[in-house]
Formats: sequence, C-alpha cells, structure tokens
Amino acid sequence: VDKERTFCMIKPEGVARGLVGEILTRIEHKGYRIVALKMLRLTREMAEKHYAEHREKPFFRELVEHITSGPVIAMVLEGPGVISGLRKLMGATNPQEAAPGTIRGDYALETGQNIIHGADSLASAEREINLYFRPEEIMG
Ligand code: DAT
Ligand code: MG
Repeated sequence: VDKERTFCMIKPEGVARGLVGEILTRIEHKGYRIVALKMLRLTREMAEKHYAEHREKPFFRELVEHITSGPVIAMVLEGPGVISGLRKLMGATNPQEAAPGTIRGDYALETGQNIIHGADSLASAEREINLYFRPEEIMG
C-alpha cells in the first residue's frame, strides 16, 4: 500500500554522534515521507513498553538503560513498502554483519550501539506509532 507507515527511531548514540542529518537524508532520498518527528528522552516506563517483546531477554536491562541514556529522534515514515524498506536501509541488527551501504553497516560496530530502530511488522509499526504519537501529530 502507498500509504503504509512505520515507526523509526534514531537512538541516543546516533543523536550524540551527529548522525541525525545523514540518516534523515538517506530516508528522504529513498523517497519515504517523514509524516511526524520529535526529539524526546524516554522514561524507563516508555522504554519498557517500547521493548516489551524483549522483556525476558538477558540483555533487556541493558537495552532499557541504553535507550533512556539520552535524547532520541522518533518519527513516522510513510511510503510503499516502508516497513520492510526501512529495515533494508537499516541493515542487520549486528552491525558487524550489516552490509556496507546500510546505515548500521556504514556507521556502527556494536549490536548495543546500532544507531537506529525500525518496526519489524505491520502490527509493531501500529503499536509503536501509537506509543509515541497522537493522531493529530501525524501529518496526512
Ligand atoms: P532490531 O533492532 O534489529 O529490530 P531486535 O528487535 O532483535 O533487533 O533487538 C532490539 C535491540 O536489542 C537491538 O537493536 C539491539 C539489542 N540487542 C539485540 N540482540 C542483542 C544481543 N544478543 N545482545 C545485546 N543486545 C542485543
Ligand atoms: Mg526489533
């Protein structure tokens, strides 16, 4: 669907390293529309909701510490196939396995510092968009 939407976040290390412009450029050059965007610092509660699917993982605590460690950029992206398309722009979860040319492949080395988050399915995209944005904050 042309109006498919996904949720994307530039994680604290991406903001701290000054990669916001580079990442937004890649997203826009691909042709996706940024239909909502904000900078915020996650509370522990928000982080635990965001990563609820990983609650039982050994790295959950670390994950919550990390995502709350500094400001992030949260956004809603729109375009044909944007959910899987963003995942392709991001590259593999482990940046050492991410292909060159992908965001993680080009700018990261550690799984725990992999710069960018993107929803992995339609259900996740809808859940995450609603976690961060009110309907009136999303430009149609
Ligand atoms: P992705 O961010 O590619 O969707 P995921 O949903 O499996 O990956 O995991 C969420 C985040 O958790 C990931 O971006 C980095 C961290 N993570 C994943 N696997 C990890 C591991 N084995 N050790 C430490 N951190 C991990
Ligand atoms: Mg994931």
